[in-house]
Amino acid sequence: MTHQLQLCLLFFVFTSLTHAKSVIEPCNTSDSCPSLLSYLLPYDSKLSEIAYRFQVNVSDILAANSIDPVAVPSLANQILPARSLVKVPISCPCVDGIRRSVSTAYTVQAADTVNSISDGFGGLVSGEQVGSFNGINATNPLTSGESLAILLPCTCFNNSNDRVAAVYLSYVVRRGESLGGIGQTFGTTVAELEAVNGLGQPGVDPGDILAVPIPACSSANLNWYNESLIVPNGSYALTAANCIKCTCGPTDLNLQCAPSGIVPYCSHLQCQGSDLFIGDAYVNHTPIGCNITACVYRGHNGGKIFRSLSNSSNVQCPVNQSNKAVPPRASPSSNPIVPFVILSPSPSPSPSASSNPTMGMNNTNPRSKQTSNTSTHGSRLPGQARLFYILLPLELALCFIYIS
Ligand SMILES: *[C@@H]1O[C@H](CO)[C@@H](O)[C@H](O)[C@H]1NC(C)=O
Ligand SMILES: *[C@@H]1O[C@H](CO)[C@@H](O)[C@H](O)[C@H]1NC(C)=O
Ligand SMILES: *[C@@H]1O[C@H](CO)[C@@H](O)[C@H](O)[C@H]1NC(C)=O
Ligand SMILES: *[C@@H]1O[C@H](CO)[C@@H](O)[C@H](O)[C@H]1NC(C)=O
Ligand SMILES: *[C@@H]1O[C@H](CO)[C@@H](O)[C@H](O)[C@H]1NC(C)=O
Ligand SMILES: *[C@@H]1O[C@H](CO)[C@@H](O)[C@H](O)[C@H]1NC(C)=O
Ligand SMILES: *[C@@H]1O[C@H](CO)[C@@H](O)[C@H](O)[C@H]1NC(C)=O
Ligand SMILES: *[C@@H]1O[C@H](CO)[C@@H](O)[C@H](O)[C@H]1NC(C)=O
Ligand SMILES: *[C@@H]1O[C@H](CO)[C@@H](O)[C@H](O)[C@H]1NC(C)=O
Ligand SMILES: *[C@@H]1O[C@H](CO)[C@@H](O)[C@H](O)[C@H]1NC(C)=O
Ligand SMILES: CC(=O)N[C@H]1CO[C@H](CO)[C@@H](O)[C@@H]1O
Repeated sequence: MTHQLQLCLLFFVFTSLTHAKSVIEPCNTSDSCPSLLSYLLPYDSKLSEIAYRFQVNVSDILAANSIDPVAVPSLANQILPARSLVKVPISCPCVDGIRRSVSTAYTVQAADTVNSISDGFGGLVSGEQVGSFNGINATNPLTSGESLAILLPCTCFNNSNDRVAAVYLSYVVRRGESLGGIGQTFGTTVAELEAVNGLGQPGVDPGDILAVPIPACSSANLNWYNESLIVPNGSYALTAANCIKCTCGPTDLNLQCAPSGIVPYCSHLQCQGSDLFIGDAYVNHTPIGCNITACVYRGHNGGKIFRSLSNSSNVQCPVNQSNKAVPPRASPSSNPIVPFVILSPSPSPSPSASSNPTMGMNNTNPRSKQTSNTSTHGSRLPGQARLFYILLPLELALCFIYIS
């Protein structure tokens, strides 16, 4: 019975991956570039387990999925349910003339098959590839404890798409999915997916790996000192020794940087000659609109954070957020982004009250008050992940029908 079930599952995995297509990007530099993997959790997993599997930091996974680190304590031990879709940020180097991830080491477990290993990586690598790359065959089978090299697909395409900054996500097509549906999930079109992936015909098959362009915010035009950041829409990046959090989206593709609130002591957060901290702004209403004086982040170097006041006069004023519009108050930047994956409610009774961050300043900074508000938001808002809970249960059901 269980044997039959296994066979059935293997059949699904096998048929779906035999003819898998994926886009290959030629390259000729030694530079690595930022890229994303779309990882459909095969089973319930702790964030730390996901980080270990892909050899990335938990904090980078949080950032890529826009999970507020202040909101949930002991994040590394948070368990994400099977079938959640998690974005895993990786660095994508140029290896032998094509873009692909540096090999990830995987230690073979007792019951592993090449296909179960492929499953463990959410289909980002096929069983066939695991086998052929590591010389696994009938005379040289997997042995428990053996270390395998796993290569994962990634692309960068110069981190641009139609001259807009972009980060590319490697996405494994699932049974029943169409280009249109995938495009809708990630805010892109069928035509764009076809063009990026060089698809002759609009069809995709389960197991195909698509490069999905995610628009991104870039610091390229912000005149930062010695620093550049590219942050995909719907995520944030921590910089300046984690003192600064720069967010991209959801309303526009302008990087919004503000103190992160996760490091106890950060200096150089206040703009000289003002009582504004990075990310804050005065808004003066004028007859023709608003004059805005903002304290903006300008990069960092050698433990020092650069920032400066910037003046702009806008015809359109930022929407008044609360009852009072007394400056200084938050710039429109403070909109929380919907996290991409949902974490279970925090086990600790009163997280926002106890984990109130201190940033080496008194409480006049509106940012420090906001931190606790965004955090309550962060853990509650529904993400898009639920859309993805449907397909595998369906396959499993088919398996059970087949057996009985
Ligand atoms: C590197 O690749 C780009 C595009 O793929 C090409 O335009 C350029 O000439 C190449 N440079 C070298 C040195 O091969
Ligand atoms: C993870 O974080 C540590 C320290 O914060 C850093 O030294 C290391 O380079 C990071 N690793 C990756 C893969 O980003
Ligand atoms: C199996 O792979 C090994 C090397 O990994 C090779 O020497 C051997 O010839 C292969 N056997 C078969 C049957 O392909
Ligand atoms: C990559 O982008 C940079 C700046 O965005 C541009 O200068 C360069 O020409 C681009 N390279 C290619 C090969 O498109
Ligand atoms: C930028 O970095 C270079 C060395 O990498 C250094 O000489 C220069 O002073 C830095 N500039 C600033 C503004 O920090
Ligand atoms: C950024 O993501 C949000 C959803 O999080 C979406 O509404 C918005 O259209 C996206 N922006 C761009 C430029 O794709
Ligand atoms: C707003 O800024 C413009 C120039 O940017 C300046 O001429 C004007 O006096 C300012 N108005 C107020 C009310 O500060
Ligand atoms: C911005 O405007 C303020 C007054 O509103 C002025 O004191 C300051 O010098 C201006 N800064 C720049 C960089 O123009
Ligand atoms: C925002 O508040 C200011 C001051 O209270 C007021 O003058 C302005 O009309 C308000 N703007 C909007 C769009 O409500
Ligand atoms: C907070 O800091 C401001 C300026 O940095 C100062 O004027 C004010 O007295 C301080 N308030 C408290 C309660 O320390
Ligand atoms: C809009 C909002 O939720 N405001 C709340 C922010 O947090 C403070 C206390 O932390 C509340 O008093 C506000 O109502």
